[in-house]
Amino acid sequence: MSGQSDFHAAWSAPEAFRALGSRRVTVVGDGLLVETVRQEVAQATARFGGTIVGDTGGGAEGGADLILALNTQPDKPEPDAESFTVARQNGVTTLLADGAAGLLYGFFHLVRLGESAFGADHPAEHHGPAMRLRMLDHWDNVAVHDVMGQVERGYAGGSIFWADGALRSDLTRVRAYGRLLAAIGVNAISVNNVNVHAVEARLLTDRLDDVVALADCLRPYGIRVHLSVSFAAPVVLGGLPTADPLDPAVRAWWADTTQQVYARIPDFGGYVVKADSEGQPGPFAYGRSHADGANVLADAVAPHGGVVHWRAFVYNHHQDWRDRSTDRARAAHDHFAPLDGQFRDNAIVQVKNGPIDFQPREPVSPVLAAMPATRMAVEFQVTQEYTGQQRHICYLAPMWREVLDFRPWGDGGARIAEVAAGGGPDEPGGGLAAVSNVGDDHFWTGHPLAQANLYAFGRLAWDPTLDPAAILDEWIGLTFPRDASGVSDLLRDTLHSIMDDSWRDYERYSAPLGVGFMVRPSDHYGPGVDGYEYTQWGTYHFADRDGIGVDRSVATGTGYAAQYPEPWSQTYESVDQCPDELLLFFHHVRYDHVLHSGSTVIQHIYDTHFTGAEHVQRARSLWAALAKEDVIDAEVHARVSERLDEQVRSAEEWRDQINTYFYRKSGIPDALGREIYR
Ligand code: GCV
Repeated sequence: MSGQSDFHAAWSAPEAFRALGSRRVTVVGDGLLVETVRQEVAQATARFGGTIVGDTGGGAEGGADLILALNTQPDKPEPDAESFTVARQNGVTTLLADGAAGLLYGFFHLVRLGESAFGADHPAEHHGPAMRLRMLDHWDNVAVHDVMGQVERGYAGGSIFWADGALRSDLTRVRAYGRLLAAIGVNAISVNNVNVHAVEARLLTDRLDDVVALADCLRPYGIRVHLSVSFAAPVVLGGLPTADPLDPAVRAWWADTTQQVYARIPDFGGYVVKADSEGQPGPFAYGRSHADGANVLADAVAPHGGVVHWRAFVYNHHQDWRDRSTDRARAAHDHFAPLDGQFRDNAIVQVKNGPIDFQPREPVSPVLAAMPATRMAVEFQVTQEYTGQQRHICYLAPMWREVLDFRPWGDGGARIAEVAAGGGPDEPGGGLAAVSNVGDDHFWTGHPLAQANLYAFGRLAWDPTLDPAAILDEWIGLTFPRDASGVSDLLRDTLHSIMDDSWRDYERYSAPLGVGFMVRPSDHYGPGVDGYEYTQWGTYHFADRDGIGVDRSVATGTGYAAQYPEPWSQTYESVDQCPDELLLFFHHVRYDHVLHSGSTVIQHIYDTHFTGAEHVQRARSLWAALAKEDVIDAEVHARVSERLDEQVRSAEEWRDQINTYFYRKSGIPDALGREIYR
């Protein structure tokens, strides 16, 4: 079912455009993005019997019941260019935008509202994005890589951009992707892997035509293209003897090369860099700091309005498991916090949401609270590397909301969402970035329900206060209407039942209490309790016969807890105050340690693993029951059923391996006498 022209409509199901498409619509304005809106309106009205009633001067007299109009102030600053107002008066709905992007986002806002956009009169409501940068990072390789395949940590087939070592000849699907992203407000894409291999490095120079083509394709949807570049590019592409960021020839090389990129792509977004991380080159080789490294690239893109996303994912991946003092969780803060204030205004430090690596449960990275004078972006992982690899249902919006809502300085202090949003138009933050989960699979995401994660990421980047269940509801409404009557209540209820709490279920049946990383090495799918225990990667749980967990306290452990401001440094330092769900991330405790919940650690492990697996079994039954009802397309039903079979199998395997492992270690039986294999 894969192929360029054969793909699922995702949250742009034709039926979702019915309310708007049955109106008399006037579109006012000119320019590329306004043309996109005009085409959308033409398509929707042609399908649902509405009409376009003239480009200007329509209004009520012209008989329009929907006016989409670009204000005549094209030079407004960028944040305003993305916002819009919607009013309804005398039976006419009016969308006014200061910039063309705002008109586009406003159009999709009205699509989301459906019939309710045409209900009672109301005064103008203003809508604008909380985050200026709302970005997706693709870990796509142009050529299939011998270890990681084409899309690193991709679970939905090949790249939608690249095939057979080159840009795809048919970019229909890229355009469709741009449209889907515009509908959720994403405005930036990086089109290649942060692990930059030889072929991909050349996208910056002699393969730039490919990037030009992608930028042309995505521009009508308000999306700027960014590139992941190798810090060693001046050497590997430019033939210089060094990539030292303070070397004048290196600076000149970056400036010239960047100039050539902008000559072809005037709205090019900028660079994404993974440096000194997991084998990627970086400034350490020259005794320079990461601020030195980021700034040379930032200076190169600055004259053209570009930014650099410089990743903080820097740690020692050649650790000795015998060494209890080195703590991977500390690394980003140790490297980056001292550099606060040294990065250019257009250099963004991009920080994974947790200190380790996208585990189902981690504390929020303390780096996000340690650099008030730096633009910070939060990086989420939409692709489900550690959360079931799009074979499991794991709706991640509740986790992201917890991260965005976290107040590192305690009650009354700013939330992480505010750190990412920045301090207003003059001091923008770095926004949100996320690793995309799409590929050339028919459903885009392998698991059709994984589409909801991509949808939710965009919506939260636009408005981080949205409720995850409400976002899911929107997604259901835009994805599964089959006719004028919309989505069936049964389908809606079933999807909520199996998705709303699916992240917590994943957490229940995988590694317990925040300890993380009990996955099979390399591919990271399924249980491997000791898989990483004696490796170089710094991801240990230290289970012994008495207890488990990593002591990250200041008093007796690695001192990581002190990287947080008050009150969290004290909360995490204390075994008694540490929240249950993170206890084993911060402390090594006995199996009979009593949690705040009243349960012991060992009993909690047994209980959550039985419950988590049961919930997945229940989800499968609920989904199977839909087969008798005509509420969803057969192909979606079949694909989800197949994935649920695997999820049940895998969740049971998780349950049994984890329970048996801890029973064998501790010798403590389940208080409820359930079956635990010896
Ligand atoms: C792109 C983890 C993943 C890697 C990924 C890396 C990163 O280690 O397993 O595949 O590399 O994170 O975020 O750079």
